Amino acid sequence: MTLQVEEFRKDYERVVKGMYGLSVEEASPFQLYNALGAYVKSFAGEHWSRTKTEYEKKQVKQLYYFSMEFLPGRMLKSNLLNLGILDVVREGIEDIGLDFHSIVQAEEDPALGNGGLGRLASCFMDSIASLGIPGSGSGIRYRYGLFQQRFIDGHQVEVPDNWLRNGNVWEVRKENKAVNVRFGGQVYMAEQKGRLIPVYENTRTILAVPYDTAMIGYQNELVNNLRLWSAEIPPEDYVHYSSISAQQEVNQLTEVLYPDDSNYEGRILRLRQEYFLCSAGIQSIVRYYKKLQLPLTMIAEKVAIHINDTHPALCIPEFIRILIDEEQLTWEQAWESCKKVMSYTNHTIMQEAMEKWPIEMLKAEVPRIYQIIEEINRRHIEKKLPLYGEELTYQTAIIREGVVNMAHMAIIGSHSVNGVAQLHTTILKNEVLKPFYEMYPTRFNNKTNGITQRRWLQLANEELTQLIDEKIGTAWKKKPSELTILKGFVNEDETLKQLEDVKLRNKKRFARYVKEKMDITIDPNAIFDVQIKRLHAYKRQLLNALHIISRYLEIKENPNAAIQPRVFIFGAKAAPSYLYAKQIIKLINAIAELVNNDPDVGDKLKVVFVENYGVTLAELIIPAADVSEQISLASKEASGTSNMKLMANGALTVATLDGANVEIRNYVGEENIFLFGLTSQEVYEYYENGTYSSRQIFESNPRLIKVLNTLIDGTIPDIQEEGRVIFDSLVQYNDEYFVLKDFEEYISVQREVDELYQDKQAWYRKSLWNIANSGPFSADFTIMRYADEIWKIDSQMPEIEL
Ligand code: DL6
Repeated sequence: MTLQVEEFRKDYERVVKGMYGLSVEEASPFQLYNALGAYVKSFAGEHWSRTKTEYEKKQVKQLYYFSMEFLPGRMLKSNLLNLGILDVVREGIEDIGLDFHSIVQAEEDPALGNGGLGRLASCFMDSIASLGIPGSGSGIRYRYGLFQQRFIDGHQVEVPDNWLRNGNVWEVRKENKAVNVRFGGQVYMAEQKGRLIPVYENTRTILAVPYDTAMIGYQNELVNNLRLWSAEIPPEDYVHYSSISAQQEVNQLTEVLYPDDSNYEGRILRLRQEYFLCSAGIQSIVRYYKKLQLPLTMIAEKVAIHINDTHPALCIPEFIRILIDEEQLTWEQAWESCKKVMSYTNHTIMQEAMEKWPIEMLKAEVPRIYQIIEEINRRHIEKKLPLYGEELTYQTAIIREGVVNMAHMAIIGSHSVNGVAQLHTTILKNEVLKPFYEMYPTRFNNKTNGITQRRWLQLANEELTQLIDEKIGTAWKKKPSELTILKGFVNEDETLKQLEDVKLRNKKRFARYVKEKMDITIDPNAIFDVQIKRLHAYKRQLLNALHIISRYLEIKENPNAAIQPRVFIFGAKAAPSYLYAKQIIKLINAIAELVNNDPDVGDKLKVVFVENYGVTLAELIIPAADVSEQISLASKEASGTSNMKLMANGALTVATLDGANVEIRNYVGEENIFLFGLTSQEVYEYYENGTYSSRQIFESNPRLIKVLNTLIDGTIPDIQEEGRVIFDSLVQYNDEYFVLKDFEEYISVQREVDELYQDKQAWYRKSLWNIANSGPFSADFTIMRYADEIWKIDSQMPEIEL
């Protein structure tokens, strides 16, 4: 569909008038945004409906991506881009005399996820649609997203994220597609017509109402669906909900996203949320499949279900339940289908992030599901015991020591288990899930994460996009491998200068934001050094902070020495209950307070910790970054994706050999990345031989002594408590994440960064080289591999070539 500017203007003015009874001049930015959203939605509606009809008519195999988290970011510009009307609409808006930017900014950024895992799910939604793969997302419509972060006296304070207060123009409520989800009560099996069927007593039923959002493919006229479920009181059941507490129970169910991505204490509400998503989602899949009038035993030919981390692993017993209890399949039939349909991605090796539910909780909340899990476990043990012996078999049991291990269930009930970077998958096979790898070697595979260049380059960095277009044409937008052609420009001075100019303008843009929001003046000619990710000890923001302190002390000792100016930029939320992470936030804010206001320091060193980091802020920070900090303890970061986004935007990476950093190193070569620190193998050796002594390192390194003492000697203001806790964690309690061990190498690699930056040409040569090597980290590649190797789903655009 082509759209002319004039035609758009007229339509848009009509929509604004129709919705608000106002002219475009009278409407507020939010009203203008909402009207534009409605316009875009109706523009996509034709394709949305056609895509659905085609899928059904052709009976194509479809993917259902189950995730408790999605982080789509603002959708207006992305939808306009994918529909191919961004330029026309922008021109039309500006012709009318309106400010396009302020309309875009009126949109809420839906924070329905914690971090990398949720953002990956949204990159995948974009790639799935853009590659023409029939697939939809399944998630929860949280009434409140991840908390908004404020800093008060440098401490993180959490404020509710009321993202739906003005409605959500992108969603469509589908009441006619609602399903009932059953919780609690008791269940026993009774014989009926020669079959055992479950009989339920005293259960509570909750209505799951879907809200659908169009997932628009990139200029391919294909629109998939993201279905988010919301809990409501079933109208036919209102008598059971006459009490306030019963009503509250329903309202609470989809009220808020759990704000922790690294620690799962078995909490009832979270379990309920997980079952709610799985039950509603699977019911709706089976209902759709039945419309095709194919035998249920063939469901695996038309349906692939992906379990994004263990959070939706209850899909497995729920699928079995529906097939045997409601559709009368035998256990064997249901189980065979289940394994073919389900696949699972592991996103972490951190033990505390591996979900385990107390048996009693499952029994009370979802008794029939618990029975099914028991049966899966019983059959697993019965089958594997004679083959593998007691030790290995019991190591892989789903139910053990009073808990249900969700990862074990996800592996046993799926045909595919993947890690998210090569190193991560290797660690899963050789360490964390070793017994499973012995049992099911062919199930394990790697799918290195990816990012969508549409959002992270085309939308976030329009100037760089334009430069790339000028150099290599526009084909890379559909074929990211073509970015490699940029390698031919690394020795062209003019291109390097242009790249430098683009970066400088992006840095100025960010500097304006920092001035306006935080009243901190930063010099765009300084190195912008960026660490943006959740605050977690293993990600080692603390190592970064110690480096800043070390620089500060150097400046204080020798205020007149020539030093390369640097601005350290942080964006990170800590889980509200993660005290240590919050103490590190306070520390970094206190360091910022100290250095930003010290006249000896001036522009040589600045620290900026932006409040409320999320997708929208990432879009502003990433194009402005010179240095990308990827400094987790080797082995701990499953993949990372900010590393990929920053590299694609020309930042040079300071990295440990962790997660996808290893593959970034392989592509760019050692000379184009700043590597330091322990390898994962060395980390495991330390674990085995137990010889790590942080105190020894501390006591033998005068620089470390000076740096760490600032935590407890009053040099850094207002951190008496935090400073002591952090100091002790490093020196007294043997430094769980080997910060002190990697400190000296980190400092020395940072010197190399400073030196290289003196030679702008050399710097931008490496920067361009990184951009040129970022194509392989496109989520389009990742999704192609998932579709070919795991889901076995064909694209509707067979001509596609990446
Ligand atoms: O795979 C997406 C993302 C990875 O890039 C990060 O390295 C990893 O930490 C993150 N994992 C989680 C796991 N949370 N839990 N459970 O968020 O996944």
